[in-house]
Amino acid sequence: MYTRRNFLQTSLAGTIGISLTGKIQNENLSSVQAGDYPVVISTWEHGLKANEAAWKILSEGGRALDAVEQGVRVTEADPEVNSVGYGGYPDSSGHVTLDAAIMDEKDNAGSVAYLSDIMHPVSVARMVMERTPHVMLAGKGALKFALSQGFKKENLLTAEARKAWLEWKKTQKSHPVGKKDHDTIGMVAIDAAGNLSGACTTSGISFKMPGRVGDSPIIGAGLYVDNEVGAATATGQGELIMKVVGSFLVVELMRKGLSPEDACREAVMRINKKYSPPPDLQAGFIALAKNGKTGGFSLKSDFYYAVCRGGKNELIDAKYLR
Ligand code: SD4
Repeated sequence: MYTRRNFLQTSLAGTIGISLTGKIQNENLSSVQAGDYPVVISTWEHGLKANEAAWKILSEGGRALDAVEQGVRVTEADPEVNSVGYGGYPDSSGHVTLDAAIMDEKDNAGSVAYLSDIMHPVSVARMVMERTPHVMLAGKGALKFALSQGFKKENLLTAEARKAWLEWKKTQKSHPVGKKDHDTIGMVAIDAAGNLSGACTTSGISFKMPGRVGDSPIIGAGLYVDNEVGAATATGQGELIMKVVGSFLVVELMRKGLSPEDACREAVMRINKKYSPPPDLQAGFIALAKNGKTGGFSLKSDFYYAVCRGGKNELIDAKYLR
């Protein structure tokens, strides 16, 4: 849904907006057209299904925060996705542990790390945000909090994931992040009122060391939202993404006037230049600017992201560095 009011707001921002005020620059806003938002964008092929749930909320005038939460819950509950929630591959000791974060248009943020036995960590993250004075809860404390809020303990290790783990145990080779392998869902959206939110949820790198936490629940690394500028989220090897505070970096680059795609490219280039990661490692970003423009970029090929705008939901093959 697109209202005349938000069109006027963005047009006006286009004539005034400038980096001094912390807003994205004119260049980015000048081509805003009716219908540029609401829009939702999410990582990987499973983003298509997640976008559908988010779009239902956005198209009815709902809040971006509700859209991203409901969107990624679809992936969390899908046993076929072996990188998120139920059906996610376990750590090296056979335990599924989950990381998730959520952030709204008012800089409110919540996250959980190293959470086990709960189907929807993103909703626990939202409750951390809305019902506690904290931003992040981890491990046993996060589980205790989830149970206190009415979440039920469930076994998240499916027969298929257990089989994959037993196979892995035979060789114990590390599991690179890539297509059809280990793919976090990150989602950012802007609603009809022009407000941004984002969510990110994962079971982390498969067969990781017990206790390992990735970028996804770290505000600024796996997810960042600044309602004046835009939002970004990350996928891939968390150790690379965390060290450049990747999603925050992408948003800051958009603040300086870069388009979403250029901002994602610049962050990927920073990772490549600083760490020269081995060829099998992946790191990718998607971003959404305040004017509704979207983009993504990754270190290596085979990173896809899903964009839904005006009810049209499509998968985009991201440009990549090497
Ligand atoms: C992590 N970034 O835990 C996550 C994994 C991921 O695509 O995104 N895989 O490091």
